[in-house]
Amino acid sequence: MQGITANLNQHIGIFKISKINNPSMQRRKFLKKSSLTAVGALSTTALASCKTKTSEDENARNAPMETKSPIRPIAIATWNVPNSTAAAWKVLKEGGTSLDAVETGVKMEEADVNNQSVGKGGRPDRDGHVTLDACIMDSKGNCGAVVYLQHITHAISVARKVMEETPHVMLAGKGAEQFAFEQGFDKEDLLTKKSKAEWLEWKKEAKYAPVINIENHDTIGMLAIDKNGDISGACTTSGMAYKMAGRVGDSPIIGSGLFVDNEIGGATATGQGEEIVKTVGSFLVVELMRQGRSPQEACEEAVNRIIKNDPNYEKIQVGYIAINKNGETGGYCIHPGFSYRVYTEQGHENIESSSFL
Ligand code: SD4
Repeated sequence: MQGITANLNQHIGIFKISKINNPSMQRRKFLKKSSLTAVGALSTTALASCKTKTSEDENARNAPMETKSPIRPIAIATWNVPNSTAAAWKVLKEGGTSLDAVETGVKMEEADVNNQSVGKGGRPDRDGHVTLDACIMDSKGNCGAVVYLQHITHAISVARKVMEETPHVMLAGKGAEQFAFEQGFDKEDLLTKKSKAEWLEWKKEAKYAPVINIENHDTIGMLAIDKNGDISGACTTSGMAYKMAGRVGDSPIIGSGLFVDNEIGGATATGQGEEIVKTVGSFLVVELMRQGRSPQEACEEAVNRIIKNDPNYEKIQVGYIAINKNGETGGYCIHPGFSYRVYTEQGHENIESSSFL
């Protein structure tokens, strides 16, 4: 354990800088544009010469909230999902709510058969069934979720219906499916030819060993702040590929895959759901922000908790993204390869997340 902690201390702060994708750089670019003179005084050359990212850097970029105007509207999402963030942005730009924005945004990935971690085209469980998990949370603290939902592409919209049309927060399996049909959702076959062929290939060895950033890639978690400053979030997935029948991950669990507190901010997760659930990851990130951490620091601490608890952390991927009430963002993961999309008035960018390893 001590070894792990020492290892952890050595790793904290190591950051691979990329001039294009570096979040600190982008935020600084933004602050410069906002003519905040103290920050604007930092020369681009000086910033580009930074080799490591530390929490101090993050503190600098998230320095005194009251001196900055809030960044809004804004939409952010796990992974490089430009169609989703663009769709969410359109809703926000037209004056729509953050709730409509996140639902509209993640539906793009649910409908995209090429995304094999979400909605239609998702990889099946080991018995060949595509089962979806999703949840949604609004700025008033309302939430809805579906778990182990089959035959319906837009699990997120069913989750929203659970939130808005039932006295419950979560519906599972057949009950969720029955409810969806009653609400007018169409029955569909979600298993595409491609996902079926890959599953049949997998069955030859039937070894459950999800490939990092491949077989657990592209679960979409999205957070948005609308022009009124209200925050909402959505998270949707087909879960880990070739999971056991009945397995549910973090994504539909309020507090694990997603959490929003309109006074503080929001967080959402991707990766090995079991690890995220064990640390109630998204709730943890939001609570850390409540205690004064920047979104970046909060994501780092949540990942570090997993690393401290699990000696096998090198075999798993977990990534968090977070946003605070001011529209400042952060992201952190165990393995390199995770990125997140940010859409603001300043532009639409894919940000490579810093990582522990
Ligand atoms: C799960 N967290 O079911 C999800 C998987 C995931 O990108 O994030 N995939 O555990």
